[in-house]
Amino acid sequence: MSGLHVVIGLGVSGLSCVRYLRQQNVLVMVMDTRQQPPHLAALKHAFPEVDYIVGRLDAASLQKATTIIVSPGVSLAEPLINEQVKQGKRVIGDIELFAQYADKPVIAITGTNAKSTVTTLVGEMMKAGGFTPGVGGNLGVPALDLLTTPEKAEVFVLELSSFQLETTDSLRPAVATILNISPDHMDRYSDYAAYQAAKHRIYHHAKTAVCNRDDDLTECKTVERKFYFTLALPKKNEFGLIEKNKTSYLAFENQLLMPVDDLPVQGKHYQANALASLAIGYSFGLSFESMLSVLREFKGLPHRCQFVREAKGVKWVNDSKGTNVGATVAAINGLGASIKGKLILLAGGVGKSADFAPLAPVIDKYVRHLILFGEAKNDIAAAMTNNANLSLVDSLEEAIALAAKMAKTHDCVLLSPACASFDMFKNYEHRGQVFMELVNQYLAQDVAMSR
Ligand code: UMA
Repeated sequence: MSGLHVVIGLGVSGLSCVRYLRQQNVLVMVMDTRQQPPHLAALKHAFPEVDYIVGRLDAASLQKATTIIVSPGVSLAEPLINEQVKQGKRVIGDIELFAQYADKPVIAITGTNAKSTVTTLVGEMMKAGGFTPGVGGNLGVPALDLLTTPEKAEVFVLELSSFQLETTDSLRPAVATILNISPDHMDRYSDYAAYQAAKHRIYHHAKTAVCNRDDDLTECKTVERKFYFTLALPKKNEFGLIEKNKTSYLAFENQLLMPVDDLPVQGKHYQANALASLAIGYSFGLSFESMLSVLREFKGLPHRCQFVREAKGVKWVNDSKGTNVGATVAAINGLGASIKGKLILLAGGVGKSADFAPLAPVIDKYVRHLILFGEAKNDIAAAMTNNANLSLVDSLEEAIALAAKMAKTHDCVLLSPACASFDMFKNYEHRGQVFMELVNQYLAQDVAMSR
């Protein structure tokens, strides 16, 4: 690695790239279009020798660079970057740097939804199977940081976004999976096909592929060794569901593994996650015993259909991670089918140029009242078929108060926004946290008033 390396973006990935490159004594410079990128202070403190430019990209420095490392939040279509790509400059991302260095097997996991849950489950299964895993990527800990942990990883379990896959060529995953594909990030891609193509890069050079039998868009045509998961009856090399004596079981081919009722997280969408994780672990050589012990214990991740509390026979659920239409459709289907009452859905935020029409049929089926907030509220309302059961509000507080009024016994109030959070919150975690605090405050007040 010689010559000037320009790192674009000073978020967590950008900083991890600087750290890694400086360890190799590479000449580095950083740029970020933001005036105050989140890790500027950390850069100045830890790497005072590294030059940086904030508030813009600098054409002259990009021209001088031998390699440009682009953070996932920055589009390759950015004109100054695109010009360098056209000139044949090496333009890569943090996962490409990781791939060149990592000398242990990599499990690579993508999908529009559920990738964080499956990545976490597979990481836990690796531990139960006696391996030391390095778990990260889009999940939070940048992949390059996993290379330098004190406890050396024996296997890497990476959640990868389409943004990260776009700039990666050298990854050779031991197992690669696309869990599902539905439209997301349409503000970043020229069309849906371009988004799908970015996701499919995960299968390039993979030894084994795990595909979703129920979603043709995840099918892999280039890898020979393949396993599948499905919510239907499993066939050869497939994980699926078998009904026996009125009990539904997770199963491999015709072998019953465990009753789905033993999973601590409810809903069909979670059963699919459990089956996908089993397929990944099995294809890597983990025993059913160790994997099933994890499935019996795992209570789910925060902000993904997370139970908040129950009051007056109404459940409140935080699915702030539902940042796209596909995730919210999955949450509505998964929860709607498992409760006696109906859903009160709270949605809205930054729409990312999404088509909200796929929400309408599941809302008609399972939702008693739809409460919309944020930038995209009018766009979502316009995509609905039934406007009688819909309210527009200006804040999450208002949405919660209205939901409490609308809900009947056995109903469930679900925050699953189908949108990004940046119009009103720092990120989806912040939105979920605020929601849970407001719900707890509101319900405590409500109980006090009714005494
Ligand atoms: N940004 C600028 N100008 C810049 C650089 C960034 O405006 O010069 C903006 C981006 O448009 C974006 C934000 O800053 O809105 C953060 O971008 P970043 O590339 O600096 O992000 P990092 O802090 O490095 O975090 C990234 C992932 N973020 C994105 O892909 C947007 C994190 O995934 C990931 O956990 C982290 O790397 C470690 O690998 C988050 C995410 O939202 C959770 N991912 C998307 C998703 O899951 O849908 C893809």
